[in-house]
Amino acid sequence: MTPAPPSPVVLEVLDAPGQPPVTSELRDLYDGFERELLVPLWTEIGELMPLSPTPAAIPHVWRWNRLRELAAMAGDLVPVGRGGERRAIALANPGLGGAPFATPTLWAAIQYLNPGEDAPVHRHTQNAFRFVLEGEGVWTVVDGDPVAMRRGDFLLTPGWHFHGHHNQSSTPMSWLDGLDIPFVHAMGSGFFEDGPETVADRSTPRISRSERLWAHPGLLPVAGSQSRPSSPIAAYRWEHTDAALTQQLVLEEEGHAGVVEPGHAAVRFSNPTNGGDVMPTMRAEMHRLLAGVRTAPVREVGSAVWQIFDGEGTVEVGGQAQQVGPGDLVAIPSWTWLSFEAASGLDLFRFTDAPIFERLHADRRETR
Ligand code: 1HN
Repeated sequence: MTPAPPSPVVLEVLDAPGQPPVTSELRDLYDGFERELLVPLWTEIGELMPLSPTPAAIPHVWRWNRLRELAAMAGDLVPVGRGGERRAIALANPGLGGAPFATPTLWAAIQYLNPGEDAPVHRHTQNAFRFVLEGEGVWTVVDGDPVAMRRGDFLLTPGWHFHGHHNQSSTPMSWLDGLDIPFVHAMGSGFFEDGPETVADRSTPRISRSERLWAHPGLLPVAGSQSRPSSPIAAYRWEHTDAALTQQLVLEEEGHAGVVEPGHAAVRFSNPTNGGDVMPTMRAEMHRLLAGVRTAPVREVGSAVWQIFDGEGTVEVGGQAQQVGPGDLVAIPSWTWLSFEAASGLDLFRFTDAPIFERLHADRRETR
């Protein structure tokens, strides 16, 4: 095999100030590197070690009305079942070469299930959650526990729990799926296993067994209260999230502490067994802005996806402003300035990979 000639980049580096004159010996040296699959650091250092992060991902907004239209078309045209497993349509960040990744670590998709359909049971090491923008009538059955999905609910499927969904209603339902697929893919740590093709327990309780056991404020069952890597609560209900946000803002009005900044309430979904994030790789939060509030610009290490839950406003990300409304999704790359401005009251769901960076002591955050 004849070695490829030095790439234009390498030739440019060879001609750079401080480099020796380009002789035939020097060319032989670089040919040798290439043939032996070696790369000298001095041609790469700027790219490998920028002064601050230069993420490949690009800020991007996906519009909910288009996602829902296309998901409904898929609902008419594409069956759901074993093999394909889910009628889920992923956001592909324009900076990530066409991969179905919203960010380098996070997967975000709209999933669509027709009346009477079953998404088959399976399990995988990837951690997953659902967030429901609209509709109801689907139960996700997690390790045999039927969990109702309703507007505003945040539902967990931590890694290696069997799960399947079925639509018991007479209307289609769609929702947001978030998973750590890109992270698991890059790390080579994914395992997958099939379960039954349909959900066995087709009962339709209003709340799951997991909530009956775990979702009482400040109370753990004594049997099993030791710290767990993922939250045992399968569903965080909108009525609780909404009440927590409302009370932060009422307390602010009464002159008490609790909000992030004036007119900006926020809650983090937490694991009741240790107070940490709901899953080892993903953080999830709900934010509420009063009309007219503009959040202080913030940038942090790690990436995020936001979904507008309710209201209208503007997102300014990486210096670009865009109007956003209910259901719209925004990908935020690492170390990219972000601010929201609420035209009406604005409720925002967000998820991030922050737990990964905090565990590695690689987290950083700046506000302006
Ligand atoms: C999955 O199991 C779900 O359970 C959603 O709803 C999206 C994407 C890739 C692999 C498995 C779900 C998924 C997924």
